[in-house]
Amino acid sequence: MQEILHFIGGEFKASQSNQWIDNYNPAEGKIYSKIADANHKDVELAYQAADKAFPAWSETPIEKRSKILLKIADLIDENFETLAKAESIDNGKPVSLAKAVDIPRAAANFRFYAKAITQFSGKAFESQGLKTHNMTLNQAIGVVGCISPWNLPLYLFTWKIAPAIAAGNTVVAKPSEITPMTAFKLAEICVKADLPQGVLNIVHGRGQTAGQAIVAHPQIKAISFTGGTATGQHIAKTAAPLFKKMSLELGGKNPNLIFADCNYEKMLSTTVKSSFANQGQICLCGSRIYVEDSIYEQFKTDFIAKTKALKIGYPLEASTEFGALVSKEHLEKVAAYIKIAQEEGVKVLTGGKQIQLKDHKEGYYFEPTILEVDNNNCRINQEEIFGPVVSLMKFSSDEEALNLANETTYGLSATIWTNNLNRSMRFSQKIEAGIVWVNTWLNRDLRTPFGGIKQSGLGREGGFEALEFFTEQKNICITFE
Ligand code: TXE
Repeated sequence: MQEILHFIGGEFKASQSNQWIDNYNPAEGKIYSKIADANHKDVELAYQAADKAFPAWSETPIEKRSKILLKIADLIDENFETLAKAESIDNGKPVSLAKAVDIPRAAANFRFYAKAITQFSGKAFESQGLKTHNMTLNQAIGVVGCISPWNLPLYLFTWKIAPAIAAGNTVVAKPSEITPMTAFKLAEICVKADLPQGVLNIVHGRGQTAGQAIVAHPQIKAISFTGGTATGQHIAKTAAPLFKKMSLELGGKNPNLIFADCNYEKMLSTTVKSSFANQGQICLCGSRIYVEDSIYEQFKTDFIAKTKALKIGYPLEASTEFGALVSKEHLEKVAAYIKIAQEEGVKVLTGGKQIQLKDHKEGYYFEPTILEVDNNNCRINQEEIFGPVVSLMKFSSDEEALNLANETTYGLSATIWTNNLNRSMRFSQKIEAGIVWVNTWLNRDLRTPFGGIKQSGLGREGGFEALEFFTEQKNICITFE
């Protein structure tokens, strides 16, 4: 049975407790590897390795750091097939999606920060007439913690690690215990890229133990987290009294507003993706779909037809468009929401049931599901389901559409389909979200600030924002004769 080991101080090792967690292949519902289950003692070892590596790494010339990040990106590309297959087996997503999105983006994350760090600099403030000069330094923080979720495992894991090490920090990172495989393979790549020992340390294990130990560690000075809102709240309670910097990318319940004047075919094909890509397990999915009443019935018919045409299958088959949910527990959570919908009198237009694939009866498969709601305050429209479940609701005016969109405790992203320039700008200004897409979805420029408001978290990742998060600014004021 393959062992997923911690990566501490450049070495692979089991937990000191010799405890393990079963790792399941969701497409088959079977255990296929085992994960070293870290506790606070392993986290302490990882911290010590990171602390030891920090002085040399933070003083490594930026060009050298940049070169090592580029080497990691090249090795991710060289291991593209292996990584894509590993991600698909571990998460249940179609291997075609891992090839199109997850793995290329992991390489892009390292490439982006290899370049961004060479352009990131401090500021200077000249004082005319006074013999004084002010400037700032962007100094590495020290040992930082990066904790990531199971939905886009390598993509989100590297999205934190790349800027953190580019900025000169050393890292104690923990991937989700549900999808640890590609993080383990990234460690092997970092060894090949000659990343100095202790710069990146990866501990595997449960959130409540290993994750909590990272967040509570008094010398780990910043926490970058992506995951559930409830977990984010818990992390904030632990980290705030320790005055740690926090970046929290949390849940979403994102509106998808469709106006009659949109480019209908482009909207329809993109809306199938924004509803069901990665089996709906993306915090940016547009799970609340609001449609202008004049096209509502046509859209409903066409959207149901396209959803039914999705090829549900074994994730490793190249033709599969829709795979397995990530775990048995998550499948049960999604199925429970269908029951809630029925209790709330919400109509199931298509889907709503678990699927058994002929050759993989134990796998965690669930039908892409479209619900029809008439009350925006139902649980279906207010709670993040994080699975292949979207709701439809009609609106008859711009004002009603905006109110429906903002009637949520979340504020991560929003999508607007309209060819009316004035409306697109009016809505972009008024929608309560960190990211607004107009006539597109999941269209990402890594220079842009990424993050949400309200219960979707705090802080911004991406661009120079991530480098600012992973550094401390120091102001220096010099007078001269
Ligand atoms: O997140 P969790 P999961 C949302 C979505 C999903 C929910 C749970 O609602 O249903 O989060 O997903 C670690 N201290 N999103 O289970 O539980 C945990 O081990 C420290 C949105 O992935 O929050 C894992 O590594 N760490 C999100 C990571 O936190 C803790 C994408 C995420 O786990 C911890 C994914 C603790 N007390 C899920 N408890 C997005 N915004 O992209 C858990 N962890």
